[in-house]
Amino acid sequence: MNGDRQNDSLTESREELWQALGEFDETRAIAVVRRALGTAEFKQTHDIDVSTAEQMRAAGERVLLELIAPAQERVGLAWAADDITVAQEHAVTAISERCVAAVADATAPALFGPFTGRVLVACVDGEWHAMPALLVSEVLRMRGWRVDYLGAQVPTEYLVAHVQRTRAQAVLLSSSIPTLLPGAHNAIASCQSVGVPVLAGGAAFGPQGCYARLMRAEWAPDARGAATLLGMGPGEPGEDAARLPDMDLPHLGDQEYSMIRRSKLQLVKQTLTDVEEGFPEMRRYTASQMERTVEDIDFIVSYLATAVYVDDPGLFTRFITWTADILSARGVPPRCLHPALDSLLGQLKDFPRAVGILAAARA
Ligand code: B12
Repeated sequence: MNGDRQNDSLTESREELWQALGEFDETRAIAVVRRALGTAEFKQTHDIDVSTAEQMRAAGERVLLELIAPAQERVGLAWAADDITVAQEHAVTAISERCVAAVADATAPALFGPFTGRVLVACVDGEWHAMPALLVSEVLRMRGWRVDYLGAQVPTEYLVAHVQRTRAQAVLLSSSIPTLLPGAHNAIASCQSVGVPVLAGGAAFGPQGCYARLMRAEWAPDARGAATLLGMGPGEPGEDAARLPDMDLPHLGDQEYSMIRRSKLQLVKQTLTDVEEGFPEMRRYTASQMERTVEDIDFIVSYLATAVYVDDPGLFTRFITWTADILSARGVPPRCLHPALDSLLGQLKDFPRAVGILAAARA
C-alpha cells in the first residue's frame, strides 16, 4: 500500500469505527480494526520475515494512534457537548479497550525478541484514565520493549516497590487530570530518588509538558515521542535526585497551597452559601442538581489549589473556560461561576498568589 492509500483507508475506517461505537457494537468495531490492520494480508504464523513483521508493527501503531485514539477523543467531545451520557461513554471506552486488545493479538506474531529493554507504565494515584497509558504501553511493546503496564491509579509506594522489583530502566507516568499533579510530583521524585528516570505524559502535564519539566521529569507529547526518547536512552536522575518534591517549587514556601488544601471543606461550604445568594435560581435546584453543584465547587477549589501548587494562572483559567463550556452545553448559564469566583476571592484575600489566579480567571 502507498502512503495515500493508507490514509484514505483510515479515514473510512474512522467513520466506520465511530458508527460501530455509536451503536455499542463490539463485534463490528473489532472487525473494523482488523480490516484497518490489513491482517488478511499478513500470514498469521510465527514464521514471518522481518519486513512483514515491520509492516505489521507499523500498521498496529497506526491503528492504535490514528484510529482508536481519535475515536476516544471524539467520545470526550461528545460527552462535553452533552450528546452522550456517562454510561454511553463507559460503554464505548470498554469497546475501545477490546479494540486495543485485538491489535495486540493480531500483531503478536511480529514481536519476536530480544527486548530493547524493560519499562514500567502506570497512571498516577487517583487517575482513572488508563486508556492513554495502555496506548503508550502497546506502542512501546510493538517497538520491542518489555512493558510492565500497571493501569489506573497506582499508589506511589507500590509503584516504587514494583520498579525496584522489576529493575525497570524507566517509569512512564500518565495523567489526564491536572488536580492530580501534586501526587504525580511525589511519584516522580520518589522514583527518581531510587535512581530511576521518569518520563511523564498526558494532558495533566500541561501545554508542551510544562508541569513535567517543573517537576524535573522528562516529557513526550505522545506514544511515538515516548518511544523516540526511550530509544535515545532515558537520562539518569542526577546526584541531587533524592529530594522532597517541595524543593522543586520554591514558591510553596508561602504556604498558600497547604493552607488552601487544609481549609478546602470550609472553602467549598462557604462558596456554596455565597453562590446560593448570588444566584437565586439555585434555590429551585433538585437534589441531583445540587449534588452536581457541590461537585463543581469542589472541583473549582481543587483546580485553584493545583494552580497555586504549580504557580500558573493559566491552569485555572483553562479549567474555568472548560467548565463554562460544559455548563453551557447542559443549559446552565456560565455566569453562575462569577459568584463562586467572587466568594473565593473574598475568602482568600490574604493569599496574593491565589487572588492573582482567581482574578485572571474572573477577567
Ligand atoms: C474515557 C474517559 C474517561 C473514563 C476513563 C476510562 C479509561 N479506562 O481510560 C472515565 C469514565 C473513568 C473518566 C473519568 C473522568 N473524566 Co474522563 N475522559 C475520557 C475520555 C473520553 C477518553 C480518554 C482516552 O481514552 N483518551 C485517549 C488518549 C489518546 O488520550 P491522550 O491523553 O491524548 O493520550 C495520548 C497523549 O496524551 C500521550 N500520553 C498519555 N499518557 C502518557 C504517558 C506518557 C509517559 C507519555 C510519554 C505520553 C502519554 O500519549 C497518548 C497516546 O499518544 C477523555 C477525552 C480525551 N480527549 O481524552 C475524557 C476526559 C479526559 N475526562 C475528563 C473528565 C472531566 C473526567 C472526570 C473528572 C469526570 C467526572 N466529573 O467524574 C473523571 C475523572 C476521573 C479520574 N479521577 O481520573 C475531561 C478532562 C478535562 C479537564 N479539564 O481536566 C476529558 C478531557 C473529557 C472532556 N472532553 O472534557 N473519563
